[in-house]
Amino acid sequence: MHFSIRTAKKQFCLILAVILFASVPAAHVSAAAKTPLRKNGRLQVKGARLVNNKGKSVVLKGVSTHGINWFPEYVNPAAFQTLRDSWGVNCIRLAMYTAEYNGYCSGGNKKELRALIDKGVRYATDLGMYVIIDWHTLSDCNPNQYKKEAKSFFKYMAKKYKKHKNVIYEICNEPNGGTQWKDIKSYAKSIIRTIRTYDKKNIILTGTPTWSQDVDLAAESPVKGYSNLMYTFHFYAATHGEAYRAKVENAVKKGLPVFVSEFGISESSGNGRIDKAEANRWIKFLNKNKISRVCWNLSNKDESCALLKSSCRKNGKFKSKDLSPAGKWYKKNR
Ligand code: IDC
Repeated sequence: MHFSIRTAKKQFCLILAVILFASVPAAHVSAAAKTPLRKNGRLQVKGARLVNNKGKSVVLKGVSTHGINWFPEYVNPAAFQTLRDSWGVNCIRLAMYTAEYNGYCSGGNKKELRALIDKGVRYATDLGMYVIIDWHTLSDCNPNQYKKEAKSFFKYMAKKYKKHKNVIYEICNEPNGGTQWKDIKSYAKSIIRTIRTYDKKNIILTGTPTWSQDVDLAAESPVKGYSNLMYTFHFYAATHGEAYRAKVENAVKKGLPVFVSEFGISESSGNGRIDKAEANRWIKFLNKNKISRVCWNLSNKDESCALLKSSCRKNGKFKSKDLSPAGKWYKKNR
C-alpha cells in the first residue's frame, strides 16, 4: 500500500512536470536563452569601444521612445518584444523631457514619470534588452539649469538600478544655445559623481555641445577619473552628412568612446524629407566603427522621423503595414 501511494505520487509529479514544460511556448524559451543581455552581460568601455563582459565589441541597435510624458502608451512589453524579435533591436531608450511641456522639471508629475521609467526598465529587463534612462534636456539648453533635479533623479535611479546589468544612464540629451563643453563637463562630473556613489559600473552617456554634435571638443578634453563613460553624437540624415562623419571619426581616432544615442533619417526638425541614401551611408560608417545607435522615435506622431504611421493605433505587435517609411527603413537596415 505504502509503495503504491509513492508510485502514484511520483507518476503524478512526472505528469505535472510534462504538462508544465509543454505549456511553455518553445519560441519564448529559445528567445529567452538568447536575449542580448544573456549574450553580453554587463557592458564596459575599452578604449573607444563598447564591449561585453568578455571584452568583445558590442554594437547596440536601439529604438528611442518619444517623450514618455507625451507618449506613455508605447512603454509596454508587447512593443519592446516586437522590436526585439521582429526588428532585431537590443536596446530601448526611455526619453524623458525635462523642460518641454509637462516635462520632469516643467510641470510633469515627477512620481508618475519615475514610475513610467521603472516600468520601462522592468519590461526591458524581462526581455533581456539594454535600456537607456535619458534625461532629455532640450529647450533648457544648458544642463546646469536643472542640475539639482538631475542629481536627485539620478541618485534615485542609480540606487535602484546598480545591480541591473542592462541599465545605461544618459545624463543630458542635447546641450545647445551656445553651452560650452567646459560647462557640460562640469555638470557631467557632478552627475557622474552622484551616480558612481551608488552604481560603480554601468555605462554613463553624456551629451556634447551643439545638440550633441561636437564630440571633437569632448575628445580634446574628456572627463578623467571614471570608467565606462561615453560621449553622445546625434545626427539626422537629411541634414547631416559627410562632414559630420569626419568629425566623429576624428574623435574616435583620438580615443573618445562615442555612442549615437539618437538619430533620425528625417531633417533635424524631426520632419520634412527622409534621406535613405545618406542614412545608409551613416549605417555603413557606424558599422565600420562599431558605434552603437538608437533611432528616434517610437510613436505615431505625424512627423517623418516617427517610426509608425500616424494612422497606426496599435501600441505593440506592429506589422509592416503599421510602419512609416522611416520605420520600414530602420527595421530593414538597422
Ligand atoms: C522632437 C520631436 C517632436 C517634438 C520636439 C519637441 O520629434 O515631435 O515636438 O522634439 O521640441 C532632437 C531632439 C528630439 C527632437 C528631434 C527632432 O533630441 O527631442 O524631437 N531632434 O527634432 N535633436 C535633433 C532632432
